[in-house]
Amino acid sequence: MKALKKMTTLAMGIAALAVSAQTASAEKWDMPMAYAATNFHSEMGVVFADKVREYTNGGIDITVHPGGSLFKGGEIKRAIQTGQAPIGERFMSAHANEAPLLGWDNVPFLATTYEENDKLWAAAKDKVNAQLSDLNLVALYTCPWPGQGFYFNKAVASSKDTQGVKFRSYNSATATFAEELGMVPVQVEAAELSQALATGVAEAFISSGSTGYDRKVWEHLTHYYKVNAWLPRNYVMVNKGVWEGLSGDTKAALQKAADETAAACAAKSADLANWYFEQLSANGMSVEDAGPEFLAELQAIGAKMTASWLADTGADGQAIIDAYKAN
Ligand code: PCA
Repeated sequence: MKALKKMTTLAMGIAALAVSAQTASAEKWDMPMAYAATNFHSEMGVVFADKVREYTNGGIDITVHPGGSLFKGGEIKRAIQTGQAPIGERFMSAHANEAPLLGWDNVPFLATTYEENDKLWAAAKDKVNAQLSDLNLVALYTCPWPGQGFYFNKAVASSKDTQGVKFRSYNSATATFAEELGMVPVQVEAAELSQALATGVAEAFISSGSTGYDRKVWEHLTHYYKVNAWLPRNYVMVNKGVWEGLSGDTKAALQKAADETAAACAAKSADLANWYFEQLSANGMSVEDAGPEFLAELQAIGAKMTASWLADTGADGQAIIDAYKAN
């Protein structure tokens, strides 16, 4: 009995030692994210961090910093590239000005449902990952926003109503869209959107119901027009050097956490898409499909933008579209 007790105590001591050894060697990773803490992307970042802690047996301990609190949205990629933070999340097509291929998910009217967006990602993934590798980054997972549409402070039936409107863009594709509609684009992070609308820096924007809801834009705007022109993605990236320094087991644990989070995040996005519209309506906004005249104009602009994306990305861009259409 006594011997048994001794052995149990010994076993407990060894277990405690093992735990403290793990804690001592736990790597602490700060993970900057650009969007609100309550946004599903950020909530999924926390789910990912929990899974990583579990699958690495506490070896990697990620702290999520949402809302651009550690690095602003526009600074996150550089922070990861230069190793100021080992991991972080950003809106992928925000980098399309520097690497046009990363605008694969902004080709207007190409993939307008979650299913199509998944197919497009499958077609684009290898080329996108090669591009990210050139930028010293490794993508762990990507997650789509709901479809994109237009927010205005008045009814809009066509580009006659959009001339001179100050338009918040989130990347080069949306700035082009705005210019084609006679609007004046200004790039503003989602975290600063409410302020931009309140101060009149912007009076319209393109986004999903998600960002309109997060930023309570009904305080300033009245109309949302569903267009579903594309479903852009956020991605969680790791510094390439940090990634290459990990053991095979740790990489596998991170990838397992990432794959599971990617599936959960896409499902959450799809679940919430209509709920966001309901919230916009409940808060007094008109939420409708874009009218036929406006939509026809958007499609014509979309065709021009597709041509210009193909011109910028050359054979790689064409290969993505071909592979997507072949499936
Ligand atoms: N919300 C983000 C990007 C796409 C979206 O739906 C934003 O407006 O910044």
